[in-house]
Amino acid sequence: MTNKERMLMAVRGEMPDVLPYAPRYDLWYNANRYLGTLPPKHRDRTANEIARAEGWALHKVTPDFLAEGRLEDTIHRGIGLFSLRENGYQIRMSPKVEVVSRQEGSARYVDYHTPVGSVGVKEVITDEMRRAGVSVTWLQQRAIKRVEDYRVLAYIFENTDVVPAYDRYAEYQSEVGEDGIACMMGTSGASPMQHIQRDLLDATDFFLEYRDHQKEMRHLAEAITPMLERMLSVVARSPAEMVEWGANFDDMVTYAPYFEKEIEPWLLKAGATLRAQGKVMLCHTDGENLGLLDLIRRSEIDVAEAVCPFPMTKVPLDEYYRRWGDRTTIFGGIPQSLLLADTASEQDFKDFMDGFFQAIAPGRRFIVGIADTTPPNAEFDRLVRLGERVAREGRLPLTSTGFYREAPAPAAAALRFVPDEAFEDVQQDVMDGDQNAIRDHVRTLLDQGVNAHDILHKGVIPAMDVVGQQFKNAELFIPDVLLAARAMSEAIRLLEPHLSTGERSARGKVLIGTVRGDLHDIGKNLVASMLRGAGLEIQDLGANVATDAFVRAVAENKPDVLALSSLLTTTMPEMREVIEAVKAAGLRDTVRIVVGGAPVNAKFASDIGADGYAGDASDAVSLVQKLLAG
Ligand code: B1M
Repeated sequence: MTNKERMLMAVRGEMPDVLPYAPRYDLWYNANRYLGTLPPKHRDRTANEIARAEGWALHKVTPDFLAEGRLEDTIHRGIGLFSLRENGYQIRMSPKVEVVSRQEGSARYVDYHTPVGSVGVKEVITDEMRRAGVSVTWLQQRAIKRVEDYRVLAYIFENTDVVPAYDRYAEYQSEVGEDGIACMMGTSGASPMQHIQRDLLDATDFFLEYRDHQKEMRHLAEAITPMLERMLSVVARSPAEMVEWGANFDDMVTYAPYFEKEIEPWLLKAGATLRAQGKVMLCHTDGENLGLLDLIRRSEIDVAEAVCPFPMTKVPLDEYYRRWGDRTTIFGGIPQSLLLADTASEQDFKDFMDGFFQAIAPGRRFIVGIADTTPPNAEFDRLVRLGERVAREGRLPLTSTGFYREAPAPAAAALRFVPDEAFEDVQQDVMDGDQNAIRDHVRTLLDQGVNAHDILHKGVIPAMDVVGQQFKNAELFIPDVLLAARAMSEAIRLLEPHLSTGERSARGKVLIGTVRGDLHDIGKNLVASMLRGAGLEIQDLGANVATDAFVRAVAENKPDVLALSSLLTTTMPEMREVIEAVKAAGLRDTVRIVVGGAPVNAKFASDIGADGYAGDASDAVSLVQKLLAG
């Protein structure tokens, strides 16, 4: 049986002889090839040759956008469109849209000029990013920067066509052959709104814009719709067996009510269209999916790829299999942290694998893969041993001898809102994230002679505490918190001149940033907003911040606290470097350093000499306040 046959059987819900094993290792391969550190026996091999030599199925879902000769095919990357052979289509823009691009060092600027205005994007790929193995450029400047840009983008999408390019796809398909499934890349944004969210706006700005500019955004989504429908019809009629439609589902980023409203209807429609043409729909569901388990199931996704279980997320593998396994093929299941010697000991690796086959018994609808991809510093040997265990112990059907795992701890009891009659309006404004209303209500209270200190401490801050707690308990979502924090900052701005000098000078100063090599900034921005909302002065250095930039900023701005964020196991060591560099600059005694981010924990924080660790944004506020008080 070929690996392709095994994968197709898994996708159809049939039982192949053995579990297919299709590890993704593009990041690992790109980085190690670039650095000349591929294992000796694979030194001169391509990524496909390595899989073939090891007997693994090819993981053919995410294209290498940076491979040689792809500059022209990725010209519209800044507006989320590609014309790669993996797409099976090409993007054609009407001559009414003039596209001008220029390369400057590591940056490419692409400008779109239309009769209704112009927009531009800037994408970057540095040597450092290549060393880290990245396969797609970083969008440093997004297309939507001002409210007028919605209209321009609507014009661009209305003048964009999608034309079949099945011959080019066929080349790719024949290159993959019987060693895997050549997944066609339909789109990563499953719906017009997710397209806007993923590709056109800064990740954090999206949440604010979704509330502030609903009308403009909805109009743009409507303008994207015909193009997406055309794309769907082109990929549905293509020779592909599997089509990717939608990526990066995560219960914070694509939070449940948003997913239900903006994404689910499109997944249902795309899935039905593809299945009617004998194809299956794959979604890259790489994030934290605890809050989306039922919705994803209901969305009738055929293949959920990059499924990332506990300990990297909150969903244990057996839970995924129990909730989805009868309908959706799970592609993934091995958290990438398992491949890192620093994160998972040999015993952890063994324990996980010992439980693995029982967790997914009888093994129907399962393709073993890495979620999301093999990190550059992974133990390659573990990838090999994983393959060996799958070949040996993954014979189907698997038998379960009663899989046991510890139940996750129940969520903390929700903090209920107890309005204070005198401050009910401002409290409600914080809860509603209404910065206009809070401005009026704070002014009214001040005019009535109410003490500014009381407005802040009896009105605004208790409401924000509730917001933080409800976010922790997944009763509120990121936009609610960002908007609440923004309303709170507005209140503080008005109250500040009326607060006592002592109270004003007590405001601490926090410098925050995501460390070098790491572009994740949604969590860091949330922490910054909550800290700002709590009345602290924030200087945000952004993402991918070099060590010396942190040191310089500490020296120049003299913050009380330096807060570092990291979302990648590969960038966690940067935190230690920053602390060491601050020390070397003789500044360590002047500043408290706190760390956070999904893979970071309290032990790591103490190992690297940080002054504290916070697991989420509201903990970050308590931690910083505690440090300032102490
Ligand atoms: Co990426 N990504 N990503 N990604 N991404 C993760 C983090 C990942 C876990 C996905 C997975 O494998 N399942 C994985 C990391 C694995 C690992 O190393 N542990 C991963 C990977 C591998 C990658 C790429 C390498 C993918 C690739 O190229 N193959 C690539 C790396 C790019 C780079 O950084 N060099 C990449 C890219 C991206 C996108 C650009 C597509 C996008 C980022 C958009 C952006 O941030 N502007 C993205 C996203 C969205 C995610 C997931 C799905 C969601 C992250 C997020 O924003 N969560 C994520 C999956 C996951 O985390 N389960 C994933 C919501 C946010 C509110 O939570 O950031 O955890 P979080 O912040 C929390 C806390 O951690 C804490 O408070 C916040 C609020 O409560 N916190 C702090 C954060 N910082 C703090 C600082 C503090 C205190 C608390 O200071 C004191």
